[in-house]
Amino acid sequence: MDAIAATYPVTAEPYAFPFVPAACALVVIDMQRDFLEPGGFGAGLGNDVSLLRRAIGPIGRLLAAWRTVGLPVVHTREGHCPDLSDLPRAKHRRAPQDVPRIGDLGPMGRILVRGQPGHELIPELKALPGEIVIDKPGKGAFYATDLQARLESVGVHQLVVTGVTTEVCVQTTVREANDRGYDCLLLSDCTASYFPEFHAASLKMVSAQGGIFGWVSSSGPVLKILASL
Ligand code: C5J
Repeated sequence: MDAIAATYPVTAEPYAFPFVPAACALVVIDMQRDFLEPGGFGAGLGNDVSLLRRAIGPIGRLLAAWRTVGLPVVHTREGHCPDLSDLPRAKHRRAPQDVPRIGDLGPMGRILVRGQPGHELIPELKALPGEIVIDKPGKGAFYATDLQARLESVGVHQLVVTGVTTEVCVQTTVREANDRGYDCLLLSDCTASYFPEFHAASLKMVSAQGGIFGWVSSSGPVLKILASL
């Protein structure tokens, strides 16, 4: 049998994740300048972006190994059309007073608007040609996107999930994926939050109750398996 079609147990919570490389995509959620760079949307809301930047190195190493094996990669970007027609009023309104909102002009262009510098993936984790890039208006990567169809077209039913922020777009995507029948493995060092306590709680929520939403591990065991393929 082809090595990538075999099953490799990954040490994880609540028990080993049955990794089948041939059926698995790496999902990198919202590693965008607006969330990770000083001057972006996240920083403008008063957050410390260095807490998110911790995930850049581990994701970069995992991406490199994943690309070497030639498995599918999905990058997502949260953002909206320039006319904001896909921005629900409630999402627009719900923000602290006196700070720039989605669609307003910030130091990196209009905040979370497609085509603007702040909406781009950070230079350390740019998508390569041929990789899937999903532009999503919501927190979850499946809502109002063609992600499920794209994954089905390449025979993927497992997701290794990374990116930011753990309790918002990462966890929403894992929950959406779970309801659609995907097995998700969340990697603790490849996800991050502006709130470390939310990061820790989110990981626990995923693997609790026998893996109610999926599995949690770190990048080390996955890198070891990828290196052996
Ligand atoms: C947020 C995200 N935190 N990518 N977005 O608004 O988690």
